[in-house]
Amino acid sequence: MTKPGSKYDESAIQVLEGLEAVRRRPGMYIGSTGPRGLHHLIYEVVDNSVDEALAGYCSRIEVTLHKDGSVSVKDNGRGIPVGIHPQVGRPAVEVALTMLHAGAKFGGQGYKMSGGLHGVGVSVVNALSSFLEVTVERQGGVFRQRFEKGKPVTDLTRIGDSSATGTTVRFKPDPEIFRETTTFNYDTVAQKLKELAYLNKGLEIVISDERTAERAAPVSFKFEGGIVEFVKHLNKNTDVLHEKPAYFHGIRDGVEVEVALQYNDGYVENILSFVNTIRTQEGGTHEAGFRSAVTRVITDQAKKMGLLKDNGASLTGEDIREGLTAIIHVKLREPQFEGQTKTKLGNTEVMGITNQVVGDGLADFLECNPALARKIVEKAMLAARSREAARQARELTRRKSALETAPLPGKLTDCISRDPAECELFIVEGDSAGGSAKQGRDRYFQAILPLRGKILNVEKARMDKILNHEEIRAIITALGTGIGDDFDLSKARYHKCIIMTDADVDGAHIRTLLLTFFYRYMKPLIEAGYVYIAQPPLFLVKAGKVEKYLYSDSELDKCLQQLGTDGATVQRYKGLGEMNPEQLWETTMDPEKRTLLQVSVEDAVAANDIFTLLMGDKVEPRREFITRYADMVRNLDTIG
Ligand code: 0RA
Repeated sequence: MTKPGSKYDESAIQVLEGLEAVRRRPGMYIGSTGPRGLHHLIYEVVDNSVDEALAGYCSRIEVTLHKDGSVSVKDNGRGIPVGIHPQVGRPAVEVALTMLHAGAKFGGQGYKMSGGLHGVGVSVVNALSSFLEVTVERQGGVFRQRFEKGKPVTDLTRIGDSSATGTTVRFKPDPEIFRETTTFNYDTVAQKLKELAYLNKGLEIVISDERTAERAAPVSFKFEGGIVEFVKHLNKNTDVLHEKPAYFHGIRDGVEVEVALQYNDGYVENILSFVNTIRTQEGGTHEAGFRSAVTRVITDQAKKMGLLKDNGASLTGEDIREGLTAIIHVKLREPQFEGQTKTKLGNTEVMGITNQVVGDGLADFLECNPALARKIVEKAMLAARSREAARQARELTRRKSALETAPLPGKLTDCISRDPAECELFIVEGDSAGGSAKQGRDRYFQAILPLRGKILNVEKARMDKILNHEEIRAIITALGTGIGDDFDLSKARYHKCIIMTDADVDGAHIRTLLLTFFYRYMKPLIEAGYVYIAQPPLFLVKAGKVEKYLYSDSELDKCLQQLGTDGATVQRYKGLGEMNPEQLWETTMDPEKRTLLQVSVEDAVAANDIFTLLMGDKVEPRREFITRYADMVRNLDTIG
């Protein structure tokens, strides 16, 4: 730190050194320089405005994606102070933008929470931007300062008068740092901002995208009901056991706990947890406290109702959480994050506090809603019975011992290699396409598993039924990983699991059924990037000696324009089975020529929406969604 009273020149050198470190090793500060790190820049700046909202001074945040590739974040808070910082001798706003972690250190009396993954400070964003311009409205004036690659290129200047207050930060990510891409994805940003609006009740967050005319109109997110509305939103495509979600809130020893939960009549557990508005993917002490409280209170309830004998069958947490949708949000001053992706809360004191808030709240809630209490207990009892049936079925798919593998399914045509890293499993729709794929493949590293007809909709079935379904059993044993809680990624026999279906409505349906299964029962397989979708061509155009495979209607139009229509014949492929083995290899399976879509679940909320919608019981919302089906494909990244 700079000593009090030191001259600006000296402190400036130190300051610049600080930000040079950020430019040298950006990954240390924002995780990566890929799309994820790029988007973190926006969240970092927005977080500062959210802090101002948490302190009670800001009610609206506007995020705008500009045509020039920059983004601005505007809030109506108090404005970053513009006076001279006593220790550094420069305007406080300049200090905030040029000193690492300076943001948390000055003005300190407010409720400043330091985040986990981000929460590194706006100065980091500044360092990684080709330019950043900050505009502060405060004390009757408008003040502006501009930076390039983190360095001030103007002094803070008063440029006008204003009776309003607030801060606007506009920055453009530096392509020298973000070499892969500097283009923000609207859906990614909008989804995150919507989540933030749910987590900060009453705060209005507005997004507009000036890059495309269709999205230039601002979209506003504001939820007076906060996480209660979030839970309703997650359950919107399900049939719920109670219209009003339960809501619990409490503060103890500086830890604030907020929980909303609602049961639906399905079998899926959907619990999302957050710390200081940051998603904790790997859970942690707050989730553990929540789970144990729910298990304890529901088990007590079952005993009280005389449904659970002290010596009889017992309920597990899993039974009790069937059909449970919940949001857990805790706020605390110094969160410790652990785990592989640093998204697991480690603070031990949070476990007991969450346990108590949820335990007391849920017991009260059930006492006030006895009919619902009975429904929840009965649902859990049913789950326990089905679990017992599932246990017996599961034995069939499990490895018999550590050394012995379950027999591979008879329909599987395996590859020669035993190195999972180079092996590919093609899951193919239909026996005839399966036949072509078997003949056309490279038998060294490509295995073929043909599926007959449709697979089970796992969204509507319990574990025991799923495990008795022949096609699904074949997939599980072929992959070798087990499923659900028993899933073990390290046992995967193939690192590419490629879904190959016809390019028609039935094919799309089968693909969705398979993706639903992977998402619900083998999520780590998707998270590891092992799941792919093959892209067979839609057309073959022949003109004289020229033969060309085309993968979309627009490609066809373009090609026909170029060739002229004279003597061009167009063959439309309705199904994979229409291609002979050589054609299938050339167009869809040959790693040198094919295009695969890698399935990614960037956002658990979006994915949950899509699957409950596509596969759940409600017909009306599904019909609406089918017309917007393209959205799902937008979540898939094209790779070579
Ligand atoms: C420290 C002190 C004060 C405001 C802020 C920080 C502040 C920072 C950001 C960053 C984005 N938007 C912001 N809004 C406010 C004000 C202290 C005072 O006025 O007494």
